[in-house]
Formats: sequence, C-alpha cells, structure tokens
Amino acid sequence: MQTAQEVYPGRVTQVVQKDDCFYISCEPQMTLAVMVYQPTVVRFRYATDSIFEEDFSYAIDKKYKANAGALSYTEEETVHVINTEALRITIHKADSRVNIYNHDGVLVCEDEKGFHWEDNYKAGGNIVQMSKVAQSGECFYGLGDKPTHLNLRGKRLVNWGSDVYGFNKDQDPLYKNIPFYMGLHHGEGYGIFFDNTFKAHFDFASERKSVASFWADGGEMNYYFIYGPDLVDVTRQYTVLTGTPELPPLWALGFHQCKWSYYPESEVREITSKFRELRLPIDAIYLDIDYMDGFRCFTWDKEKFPAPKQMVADLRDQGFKTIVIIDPGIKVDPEYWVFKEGLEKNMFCRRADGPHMKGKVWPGDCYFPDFTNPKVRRWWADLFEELISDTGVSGVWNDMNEPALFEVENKSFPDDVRHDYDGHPCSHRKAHNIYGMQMARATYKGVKRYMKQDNKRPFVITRSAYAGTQKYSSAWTGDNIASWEHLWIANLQVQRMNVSGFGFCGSDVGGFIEHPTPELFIRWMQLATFHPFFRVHSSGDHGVQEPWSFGEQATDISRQYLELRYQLLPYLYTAFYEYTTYGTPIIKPLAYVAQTDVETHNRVDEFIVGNDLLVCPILESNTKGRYLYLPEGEWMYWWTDQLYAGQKEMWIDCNLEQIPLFVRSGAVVPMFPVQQYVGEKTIESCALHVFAGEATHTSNHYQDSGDGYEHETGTYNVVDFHYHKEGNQIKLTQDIKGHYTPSFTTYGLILHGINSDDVEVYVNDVQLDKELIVKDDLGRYAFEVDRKWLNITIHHV
Ligand code: MIG
Repeated sequence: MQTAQEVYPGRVTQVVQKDDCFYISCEPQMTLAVMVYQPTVVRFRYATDSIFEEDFSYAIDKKYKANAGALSYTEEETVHVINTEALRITIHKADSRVNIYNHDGVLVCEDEKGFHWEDNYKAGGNIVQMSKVAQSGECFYGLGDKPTHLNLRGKRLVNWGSDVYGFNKDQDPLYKNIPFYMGLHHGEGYGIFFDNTFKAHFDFASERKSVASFWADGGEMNYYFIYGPDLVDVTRQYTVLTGTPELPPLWALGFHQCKWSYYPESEVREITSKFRELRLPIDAIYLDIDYMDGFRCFTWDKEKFPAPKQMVADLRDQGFKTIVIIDPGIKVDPEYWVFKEGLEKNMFCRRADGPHMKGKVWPGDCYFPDFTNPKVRRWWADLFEELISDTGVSGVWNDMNEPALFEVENKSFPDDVRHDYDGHPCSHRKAHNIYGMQMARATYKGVKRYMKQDNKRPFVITRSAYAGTQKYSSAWTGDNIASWEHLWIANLQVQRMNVSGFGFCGSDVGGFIEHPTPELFIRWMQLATFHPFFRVHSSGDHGVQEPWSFGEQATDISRQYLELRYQLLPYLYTAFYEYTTYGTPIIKPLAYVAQTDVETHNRVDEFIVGNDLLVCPILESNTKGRYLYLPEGEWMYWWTDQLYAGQKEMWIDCNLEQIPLFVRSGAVVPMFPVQQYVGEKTIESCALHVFAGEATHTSNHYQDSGDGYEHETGTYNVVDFHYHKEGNQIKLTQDIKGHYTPSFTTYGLILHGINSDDVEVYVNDVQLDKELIVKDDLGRYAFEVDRKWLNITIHHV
C-alpha cells in the first residue's frame, strides 16, 4: 500500500463572489469557500477536488440567521482581500493561506501551513488538517469537558466520546466532543469551531512551539472563525450559532439528589421524606437503572416499584420531581415490546454487512437505535408518552450514549457500524461523536412534547454530547471520584463547559466513586451551590451520600448552602435568561471578565457566576482561608461586607462554613425567601441586596412564572437596576421592561456596606419614615418598597 502524502493547495487561479460567499479556486483543483455569516463570523470550507458535498451539520442551529453586513473584495499584489465590517481577510495568491486581521490592523489569526490533507485510501476521503500560528503569549481555552488546566497551550487533545469511569486529571478524551476552542493574544479573543464529527485532534503548540493545529480523520476541513475581541462575545456568538436552549423550568435550578440506585419504593420514600424532615431544600429525585425490569428501558421492576404512578404522584405532592434514567441499549428479548417494535420497524443500527449491531451493556446483549435517523428519533420520542403523561415523570437522564459497551476493547461500536446520518449514510467513524447528541435530541423531543401537553417545560440530562447539544439537554461531567483533586476538576470542567456553550452543567457532588470525607462533601456542596446544575450523585457501593450521612455539622452546613441556593434562584435564573437569550456563559473564568489583565489568563480556581458574584472554592483539607485573585473593580466579601480593591492577589479568611464569595460593588442581587422546593410558597416579597461601593453599575432581574410557556409570548419582565454613587448619596433607579405580574408586590431592600450611623431614604423622591428603616448588627439597613419603585436615594448622614 502506498503511504499517504501531505498535499498542499497551490496558486490561486480564480476568485468568484456569490452573494456573501467567495469561492477561491486553487491549483490543481482545491476550492476554498469563504462564507461570511456576520461581520465577525466567517466560515471556511475546503473541497480538495473542488466538489462540495451537500452542506449538512448537526451542530448549527436551524434558526440561525446570518447577516453578513457590507462586504468588499479587492486584489492586492500578493493577496486577495475580503473586508467585512469587522475583519480584513487576506488569502495568499501563492498558496491560499489565510490571515485574519481586525480593522485596527491587528493580525488575529494566521495560517501557518494552512490547509493540507492526506488521502485516506483505506477508509475513503481525506485526513484534513489545518495549522495556524500560535502567537506569542497566546492562551487557548474551550473544548468542552477536558479535565486539564483551563489554558490549553502546550497540550494535544482529541475528541472521541468515551465512557471513562473514574477518569483522571489530564485524561483525554472524556465523554464530550466539542470541537470549539478560543485563542487570546494581545487582548484579542477569537474562536474556531471545527464542525467535523470525525475523531478530531487539536494541538496547541505542543508538537511545535509556535503552531496551533487541528485535524480530523475524515470529512471536510470546515471551520467557523468567530471574532470577539471579548472572549465572552466569542462564546456568545458560538452558542447562538450552535443553538441556545430554552429556559429550563425554575425547579431544575434547585437541588437534585441521586444515587445508583435508590430502590425499592420504600427507600425512595424514606430518602425524600428525610429531606423534608431535616428541612434540606430539594426539588428532584433520580431513579437509576434498577427501577427497570431487567434494565429494559421504558419498563418498571414491579417488585421494587409496584405502583410507580402513585409513588410519583405522592412525591409530587411533597414537591419532588422524579427523573428516570434511559440508556440507548435495548435488550435483545423477543418478549420485550420496545425490542419487538424496534426490530419490526428497523430502528436498530446495523453492521456493514447487514447484521444488527449487537453489544453488551447492563441488560446483556442489546441492539441500539440509530438516533441519526429521523424516523428513529420520532419513534424514540413517542416512547416517552407513558413515562411522562401517564406515570408523571418530569425529566429524563440519558447515560451510556458515547455509546458505551462492555467487554470489548474499544468500549464502543466498531468503525463499520452504519448510520443514516439524516440521509447521508455513513460509518461509525463519522457518527460516533454525535450519537449521544442525537439520542439526547430524540429524548428531548419526546419529553418536551408530553410535558408541554401539561403546560410544563422539559428537563433532559446527558453524559455524551457534541457541539450544539446544549439546545436539547443539560449535562453532567460523568464518573468522577471523591477526592480533592476531583473537586478541582469539577470546578474547572464546569467553567470549560460554560465557555464552550454548555452552560447547564454540573458534576456529581461528593464524587461518584468512593466516599468523601464530611469535609470534602461540605466543600463540594459549597462549590456546586454556584454551579448551574446542582446534583449529588454516587455509585452507592461505598456507602450513602445524602447530606445527613456525613453527620450533624455537614447536614447543617449543607442546609445553609441549599438555603442560599434557593435564595439565589432569581439571580441564577437571570443568568440562565442571559444564557438562553444571548448565549452568555452562566459561569465565566476570570480571563473571560478581565482579558486585558494578563494575571487572569492562567487562573483556574476563581470564577464569576452571573455577572456579579465571584466564587473561589476551597480545594484543600483543613484550611482557614486561601489566596485568590480579585479582578479589576471593587469587591465586597459576602460574609463580612468588607470592600476590597481588585487587580490583586490576596489572602482571605474563611472557616468551614464559608466559601470565598464576593459581590461586585454596585450590584443589586435579587433573592427569594428560603423554600423547601420551588413553588412551596407564594413569594410575597423579593429581597434586593444592594452592595454599596464607588462603582456605577447595572444589574438585571429576569422574571417570569418559572414554568410553562407564557414567557414565549412575551409574559416576562427584564428589570434593570442602576446603581450610582455621588459623594455621600446613593442613587438607585429601576427600569421595568415587560408586563408580567410577579406574585410579589414588594421588595425588601437590604443595603450592604453603608458605613454610616444614620441614613435618610427617599423613595420616588419622597422621604421614607425613619421608623421604617431597620439596621442590623453588621450595619445593614433594610426597608420595604413597592415593587414598582422608580428611584431610591440614600443619603449618609
Ligand atoms: O456503567 O447507571 O455515569 O451516573 O449512575 C455505569 C449507572 C452506568 C454511569 C453513569 C452513572 C450512573 C451509572 N452509569
């Protein structure tokens, strides 16, 4: 057999513009299509034989609207030039290499060797490769769930979804395949989304010190360049391109408890009652694989769960939503209706030569639905009718969808398995990395349909994912371990997933494998309080992992944080609104809020949740505080109301009950009263915590009914709170956009950080009776105002 040769495109022979697309032909016969989607979003698509296959992507949102803006094309001596309103793109006449500049002339992204390929005779097609210059000082971020330092410079990584029980720090690949990375150099942030589902590789100046390259084992060189310059804007644009999710039901932002597995019914009832008895706020309880009859999906083990409908209804009465697991493997059993139906309707994957794809998972031998076939996804969606509409389950958990197999070396399907790929038949080489995504998509479709009939929003959670899966599902980070190192990993992964467009994500709190010490459990609960998805999960074989199993102190501290979580719901929900509307990451690493400050570029521990809270978890045992870095601005320590100036590293004290938590000065943070579950109480008054400082700042508060679909037709409010300080006078104004009427009619204002013995307060320019202002030991002033207040002025006296 001939060894493959690297092939490079030659001289540019022709440039043809068709609307917002430029076709650049090269010798001997490669064509590059430069497609402008936005002034800051440009797609590069290469056809080695100048033949473009049908354009198809599972990632790109069907609702995405391109808007290229004004374009111009010119020819210079050595380059062809395309100008968008934000970028200048040059294509070298000699070899088609691409440079991308901003309009200040800064070279943001530069082809090194640029595009090249190798013919792959054995599998067909090409290995497609791209190499770019890694600029001096450039940092790299993104790529989904990689459990390694946030800055990827110096690393080589691969996307090939894998079931990695008890994965290690730096292990690669893990469960998720998100071929989207960002670069930051000279204050300029940009992103590259390599929309190719084959096994994909990324090298960030690992093999060669000044080269960042990416390549895939097949398919097209097809990538989107996204310009910021703000990194948060890069993530936003990527998320909008690949699809923002709908708002989850508010209860899904509450606390979830899980174990492999809670059974029988009496145990589920005991656990859930205990949460209520101990007044530990919680909204969701999970049933892992043992609820099924012999691990047959869409069945119940009638001995362990004789009356699921009654149980789910009783749990609902206590404020619990029931979530059940559904795996892709369907047991080979001619007596089992799902198998029978699937077989008759030809729903299962087949090998190259025709037999069904048979593999062992929990139920023993299984067949696997080909979720890349729209017919199969419709069938799968229909299967949820009974679980949702009849039994009353509120959400579905998709596991093992890498897809994972037992007892075979590669722990997944062989390469020759056939997939429909929505009418573009292919092998598993191409479909592996999107199998889990298409399963989550089909599940979402079904869960949503039946939840919606009851005017409820769906909840889906998945382990595997490709770029764009956030449209359909939340995610967890898989089978971690109860260790301090894994607490570090959890913190990092949730940040990385967030900048990779996947906001609704969390880790197995406490660790899935092995048993945490009470202290580790406490520290993990404290961190996860600020994670978009908050669930305790464990494999169960190392003892129990409910808060009370760690003793009284852990129970009390868990309660304190669960209460904080429920109080922060309006704040977190606002961050979800910004995520689902604009693609803004809910969690932001420090580099994403202060990218011009190089001190932030390699920070991993601190993160911002929403816009105004800064968290820095304790990641070691037996500590009385830690060093951390506060970015630019002024920050108030949550526990003491003390103000600190940013842009410096500092030591902060904290005891076991405290996680280092800061609020941006000038922030207004809405908080609900403690509830044991979402909707337990009618919220009559919402707290507004005002963190006084020198900064001028605007905070937001999104309000809707927390479930159902009325917000989709405009029944919601976006409220802005403007904070401004002048001398010894603080001015707040409220700007309400929308016509939703929340249940609360008043706000309880709480002023933090007013160092004054006395204040005068004016509400809508009328002085408030001093007797209505209460001051507590920490010097916080509190008073009530009508929900529709327009302005509040506070004079220090
Ligand atoms: O082979 O369903 O990551 O959360 O509890 C293990 C049992 C299968 C792996 C998941 C884990 C789940 C477990 N599953």
